[in-house]
Amino acid sequence: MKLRAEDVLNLATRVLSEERFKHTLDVADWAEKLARHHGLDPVSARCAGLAHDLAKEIPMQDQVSLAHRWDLLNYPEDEQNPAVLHGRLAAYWLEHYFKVDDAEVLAAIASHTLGRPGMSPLEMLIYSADLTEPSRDFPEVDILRHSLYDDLEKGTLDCVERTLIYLKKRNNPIHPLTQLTYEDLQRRKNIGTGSKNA
Ligand code: DGI
Ligand code: FE
Ligand code: FE
Repeated sequence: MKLRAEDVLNLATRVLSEERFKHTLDVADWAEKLARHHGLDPVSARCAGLAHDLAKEIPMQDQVSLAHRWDLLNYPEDEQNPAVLHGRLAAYWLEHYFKVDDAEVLAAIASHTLGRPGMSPLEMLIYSADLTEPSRDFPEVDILRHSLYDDLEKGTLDCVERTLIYLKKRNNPIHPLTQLTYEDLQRRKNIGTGSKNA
């Protein structure tokens, strides 16, 4: 079954706090706008935006238990920092309990926190829209929004780079997928330029 925006919205109103629900709507609106601009499917972007944080407010210990039960722990770092699990949990939940089979949308939900090497345009869009939705107000956010508008892949690279800088500044461990995503996007940017990093 394809995810319908109306159904996800309904689910989101029931499982999310008011604040998280507002963030969800902001991500959905911004993702839809970026999708139209870049010629991607606006309905998929809206649905993925609406669904991306559905599991965010499950108590952390329960997130870890569910991730064990559903075999979603891929790295030791996942359990060391379970705040990175909620995308995968939401995607699994929608696939197995709501019979959603829209692989592109499920992947975008699953990878929205850490990214992954080889992200599709929709995955890049949700990863980046989450970081740059209209309520985010860190100093470089406007530069990132413009960069995303200009070029989705370069804009996403800039978003991952900003996340790396932010994590390092706070002495937070870098998840291996964040690092791999960064390296993959850099390699993609360099293809055709003759750079040794391509
Ligand atoms: O769910 P949101 O708050 O809207 O945003 P998100 O899904 O990007 O989750 C943000 C959380 O993920 C935040 O607690 C920082 C964390 N995070 C993302 N990448 C990494 C990371 N934390 C660590 N330690 N390392 C990462 O690479
Ligand atoms: Fe999230
Ligand atoms: Fe989010």
